[in-house]
Amino acid sequence: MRSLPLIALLLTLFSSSLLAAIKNSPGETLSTVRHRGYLICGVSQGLTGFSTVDDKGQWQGLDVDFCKAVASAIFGDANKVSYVPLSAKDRFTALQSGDIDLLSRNTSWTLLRDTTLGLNFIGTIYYDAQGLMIHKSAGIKSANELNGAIICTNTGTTTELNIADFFKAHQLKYQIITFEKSDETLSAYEAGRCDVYSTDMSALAAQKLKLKNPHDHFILPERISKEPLSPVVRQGDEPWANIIRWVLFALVNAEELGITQNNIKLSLNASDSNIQRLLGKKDNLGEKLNLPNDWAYQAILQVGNYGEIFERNLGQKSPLKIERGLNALWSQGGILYAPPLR
Ligand SMILES: N[C@@H](CCC(=O)N[C@@H](CS)C(=O)NCC(=O)O)C(=O)O
Repeated sequence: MRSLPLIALLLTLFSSSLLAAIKNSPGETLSTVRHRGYLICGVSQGLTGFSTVDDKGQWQGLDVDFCKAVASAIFGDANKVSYVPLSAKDRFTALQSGDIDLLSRNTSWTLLRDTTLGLNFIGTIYYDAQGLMIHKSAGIKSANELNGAIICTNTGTTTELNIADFFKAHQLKYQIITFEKSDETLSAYEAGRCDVYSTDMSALAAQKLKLKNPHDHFILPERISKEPLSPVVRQGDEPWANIIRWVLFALVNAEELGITQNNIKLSLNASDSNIQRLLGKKDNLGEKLNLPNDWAYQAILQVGNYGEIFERNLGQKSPLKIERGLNALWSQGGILYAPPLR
């Protein structure tokens, strides 16, 4: 009986040292990335606005900028990234096998993907929805008129599954043709092999611009699914997941606090506590992520806040001209809401 308090004491000591070990562990992925000297990011094989290679051979897009923000937070250098282009079909295997550290590739967060692949979804970086594009000459105005349609899309995507649900629910017949590359899907659609090109709305906007005569095509009004696009990491490395998640939240919070690439240096003198915490001037939050305290400062300085990243790649400063819509801050009519840095 007398030994019980001793056991309790030992247990307390053991669990608190375990907790301390967990708190201070940098996580296997961060150590690997640091040791290697750069981040390996899986991106799409080419999707305007998300990840493409420009004529100077440089990767660009929202997904690419997110990789750069993570590299800036870790190394203070946005260029310390190696990009691996991945098809929708191969993206999860590349992450599971350790070929990439982070999947930043227009990937929809679903329960099955989150629970059965040994992977973790970080948080929504872009709220998307599935749409349907048709040849205007078909004279169709609504998805309800698509009985018997041939639909082109990509292999290994949620798109395929949503089509099946939508056509079943509306008791419409259809045929589906799938491809590994979006440009193959586009060519097949343009050549008239299919009546409909279906994918995420952001991707439809991008692909429509590549058609010879974009005005001859029409995106139907229906949105047949929710596609919350999220960065993905391997399960089992919580410190790494925390880094990726808080880089995303830092970019969104920076926009909310009005911190931009241009004013960030001046903001170092701000008296607002939220800004001081974000920029590493108060509370040493970087330490808790096993990062330098200027982790978020570097990400914003080198890549911009969420709004700047959006406008540059998808919004008014890009050829796509996509409205912020759901992807505006919660305080500006959208649903972007990042937990506080404190
Ligand atoms: N968000 C959907 C669709 C993702 C997807 O792969 N879309 C295609 C259609 S545009 C794509 O990104 N293709 C780019 C590529 O070929 O790598 C998902 O997670 O399944």
